[in-house]
Amino acid sequence: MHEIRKRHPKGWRFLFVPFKRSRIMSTEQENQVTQTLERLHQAASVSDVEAIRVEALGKQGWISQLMKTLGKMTAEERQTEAPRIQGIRARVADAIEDRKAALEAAELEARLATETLDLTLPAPDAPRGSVHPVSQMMDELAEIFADMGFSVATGPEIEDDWYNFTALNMPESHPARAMHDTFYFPDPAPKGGKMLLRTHTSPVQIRTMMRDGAPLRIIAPGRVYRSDSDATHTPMFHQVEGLVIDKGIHLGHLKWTLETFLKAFFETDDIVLRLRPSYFPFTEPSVEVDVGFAIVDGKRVLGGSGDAPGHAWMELLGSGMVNRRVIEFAGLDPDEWQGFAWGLGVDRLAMLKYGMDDLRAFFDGDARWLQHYGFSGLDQPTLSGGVGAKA
Ligand code: 2NM
Repeated sequence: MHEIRKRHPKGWRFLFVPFKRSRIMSTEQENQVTQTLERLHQAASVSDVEAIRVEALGKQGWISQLMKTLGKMTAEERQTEAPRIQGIRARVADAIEDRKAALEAAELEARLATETLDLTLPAPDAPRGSVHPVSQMMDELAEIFADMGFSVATGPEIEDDWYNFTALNMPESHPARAMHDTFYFPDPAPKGGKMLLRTHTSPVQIRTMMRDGAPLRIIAPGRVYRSDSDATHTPMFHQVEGLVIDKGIHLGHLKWTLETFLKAFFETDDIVLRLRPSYFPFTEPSVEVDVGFAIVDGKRVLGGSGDAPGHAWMELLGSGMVNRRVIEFAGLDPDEWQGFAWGLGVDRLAMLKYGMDDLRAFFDGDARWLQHYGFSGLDQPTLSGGVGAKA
């Protein structure tokens, strides 16, 4: 007769207890692993595999539950159980990964086998995007002024009232502040004063003078904001302002610069300007610039004096000699440096040049409007090719 159970030095209990609790359970778990691997093998799609993964490794999955039992075990039990359960988890997780990768590869293969690419087909329709008339206009303006030696300066659209008003000779009680319909922020500026959305791009000129000093030849294109809205006013619109600072600058420089610019812009030398006295707090003297035109077949044709028969004047932009107080605010000596500046509305100019009548349509984002009035991204304005792009 054989002794079936060898006597263990620590007694029978030691052999039986682990056998009952762990061996029986682990057999059950082994069956579950085998079953899972079998189901994975049968899985026909990536989504089948995903369902099996959730059942096993998901938050409520049986392996996840099994992992949780480790927390309630004694240290001794855990020493044998932890590696065993981790092993189960690793085997199942690896099998899931492998099966998923195999099925994905098979699905890709199947798709590639059915897909064909006919290279003899004609190219798709031309790209749908278009360059907005305002962007096109800004590019044209930058191109013309770059040719005249100007560089492009930019600055923040959120300003404080010192840069937007005070430095431009509009002290706190100045009526022009109220005239600008300013959007103010509720919280005060870090250095005191008010935060606001800039009402013109002039603060860029102030910042550039303070940073770069003189001499200076810059344009400042960008978005500006005023609380105003109708067919010819939108709360956001676009300006290009310009500034020249140098020694001995006078009104003749201003007139020549704007005349040269307008000839390039309208692509004609037949331009007659009228400088009309005006007022801006930041310039002294200030002049409004009008251009003469005739109406031929219901269309405006530039050229000739606006005072000639059948002619009229059209207001184009505001300008003037920079007020010496502004030059001082910007940290320069007005006895040494003088300058002129101007401001023009880009949106208005685009409406004029491209024959559009409602400013609000500019900012509706209507795809049909953009398709109709937009420009090709390949049609860059250049002086040699003609800045006026073809719509
Ligand atoms: C205008 C009209 C006249 C202008 C002045 C300045 C600065 F900062 F240099 F003083 N920038 N822009 C200016 C002058 C703007 O807009 C109608």
